[in-house]
Amino acid sequence: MRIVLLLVSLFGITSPNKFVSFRSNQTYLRGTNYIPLLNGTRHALFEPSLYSTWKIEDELTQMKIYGYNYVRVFLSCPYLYSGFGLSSPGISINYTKNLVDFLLRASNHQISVMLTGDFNPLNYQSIINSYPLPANVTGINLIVFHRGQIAAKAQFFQDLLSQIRLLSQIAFENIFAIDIFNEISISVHCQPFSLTNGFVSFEDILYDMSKGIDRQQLLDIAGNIWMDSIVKAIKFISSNISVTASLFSPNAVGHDGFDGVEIRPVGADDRYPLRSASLIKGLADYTDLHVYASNNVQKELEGAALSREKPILMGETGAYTGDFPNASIAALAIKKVIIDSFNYRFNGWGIWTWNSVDQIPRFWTLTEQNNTINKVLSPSFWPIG
Ligand SMILES: *[C@@H]1O[C@H](CO)[C@@H](O)[C@H](O)[C@H]1NC(C)=O
Ligand SMILES: *[C@@H]1O[C@H](CO)[C@@H](O)[C@H](O)[C@H]1NC(C)=O
Ligand SMILES: *[C@@H]1O[C@H](CO)[C@@H](O)[C@H](O)[C@H]1NC(C)=O
Ligand SMILES: *[C@@H]1O[C@H](CO)[C@@H](O)[C@H](O)[C@H]1NC(C)=O
Ligand SMILES: *[C@@H]1O[C@H](CO)[C@@H](O)[C@H](O)[C@H]1NC(C)=O
Ligand SMILES: *[C@@H]1O[C@H](CO)[C@@H](O)[C@H](O)[C@H]1NC(C)=O
Ligand SMILES: CC(=O)N[C@H]1CO[C@H](CO)[C@@H](O)[C@@H]1O
Repeated sequence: MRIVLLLVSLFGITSPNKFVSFRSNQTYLRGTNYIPLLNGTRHALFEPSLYSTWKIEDELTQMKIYGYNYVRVFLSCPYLYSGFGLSSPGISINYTKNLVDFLLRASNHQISVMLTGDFNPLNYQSIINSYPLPANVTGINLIVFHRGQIAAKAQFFQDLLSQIRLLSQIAFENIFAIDIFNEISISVHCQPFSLTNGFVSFEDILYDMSKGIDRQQLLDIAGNIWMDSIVKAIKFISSNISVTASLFSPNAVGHDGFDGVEIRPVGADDRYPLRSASLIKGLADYTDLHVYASNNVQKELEGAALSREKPILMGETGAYTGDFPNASIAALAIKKVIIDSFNYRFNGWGIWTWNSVDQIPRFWTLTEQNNTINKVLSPSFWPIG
C-alpha cells in the first residue's frame, strides 16, 4: 500500500488519462461488473478485512486482455453500512485507501471505473435526522422523498470524492461515472403510492392520488429533486464525472410501461422505477437501463420509454443460470439482448458478472468454463462499431 501511495505522489501531477467518457462518443463503453461478494449475497470489494484476498491485479489484467474499457464496482460493504466505525459523518481511510488502490490499478490497465452506490452509511444518520420527515411517505420511499436522505447522500459523495482526490489525483480522475443508487425504484405498496385516493402535498403542490397522471408527476418531481441535488453535489467536486442512477424497465416488474405508478396485487413485485426520460430532462448525464436475457427483452426496451437526448448505457445485462442450461447458450442469449438494443442506440454494455460464481441467485459469469462467455461477448472477440 505504501508503495502505491508513493507512486501517486510522484506521478500525481502528470496529465490525466481518460480511457472512456460519455462525452467523447469515440468508442462504445464495454464493461464488466466486478462484484466480489460475502456469503454470495453482500457486496464486499472494498471491505477492509477482505480487500487483500481478491485477486484484483489478475482480474484487471484479464479484463484488459479481453478488451474491456471500463469496470463497474459497488461501494457497498458491511463496513460502509455500519458507518466505518465512525460516530459522525465522514469516511474511514481504511475504506478509501482500498478504493484508491483499485482505481490506480484499473488506471494502470487503462480501464475506467464506474462507482455504484445504494444505502447511506449509518454514520450519516445525523444528517438524515436533521430534516423533518415528509408527510405521506413511508418505508423505502423515504430514500427518494426525504430531504435528509438526499442531503446525506450528497454529503457522502462529497466526502468520499474529496478524500480520494486528496490521496491521489490519478485515482480520482479514473472515476468516469457514478451510479448514485443501483436500480433506484419506489415501492407502490408504501405511501404516497399506496394511497389511491385523497390528496398528497409535496413541495407545496397537491397531487390527486386517484389520478395516474398526478401519481407519475409526483414521482417525476421527487425523482428530479433527488437526482439533481446529488448531481450538483458531485459536480461541485468534479464536473468531469458523469452521474445517473441505474434503472430497470417498468416492464421488468409487472407494469406495462409507465402506467401511473399503479399498485400491484399483494405478493407481486412492488417496485416501480424512476422514469429515465424525466431524469435526463434534469441533470442526470445519461441513462443506465439494466436488461437481462429473457423472452421479455423487447417489451422491457420499449416500455422503458428511453429518450435519446443523452447517452444510453446498459450497465447490466446477463443470464440467470436457472433459465439457460450452459454458458454457451447464455452467451448467445446475452448477445441477442445487446443486438436488440442497437435499435435504441445504446452507447455501451456492461456484463453481469465478471467472476462471481458464488452469487445467490447465480448468473453465468464471463470467466467460468475457461472464459466461455468472454470468448463470445468480450470486445476482443466481438468488437462493436
Ligand atoms: C455468512 O454466513 C455464515 C454462515 O452461514 C454466517 O455465520 C455469517 O454470519 C454470514 N456473514 C454475513 C456477513 O452475513
Ligand atoms: C482502521 O483500521 C485500524 C487497523 O486495522 C483500526 O485499528 C481502526 O480502528 C480502523 N479505523 C476505523 C475508523 O475503523
Ligand atoms: C397526508 O398527510 C396529512 C398529514 O398527516 C393528512 O392530513 C392527509 O390525510 C394525508 N393524505 C392522505 C391522502 O392520506
Ligand atoms: C477534468 O478533466 C480535465 C481534462 O482531462 C482535467 O484537466 C481536470 O483536472 C479535471 N478536473 C478534475 C476536477 O479532476
Ligand atoms: C450447451 O448446450 C447445447 C444444447 O444442449 C449443446 O449443444 C452445447 O454443446 C452445450 N455447450 C457446452 C459448452 O456444454
Ligand atoms: C482454455 O482456452 C484456451 C484459449 O482459448 C485454450 O488454449 C485452452 O486449451 C483452454 N483450456 C481448457 C482446459 O480447455
Ligand atoms: C460509440 C458511440 O456511441 N457512437 C455514437 C456517436 O454518435 C452517433 C450519432 O449520434 C451515433 O450514431 C453513434 O452510435
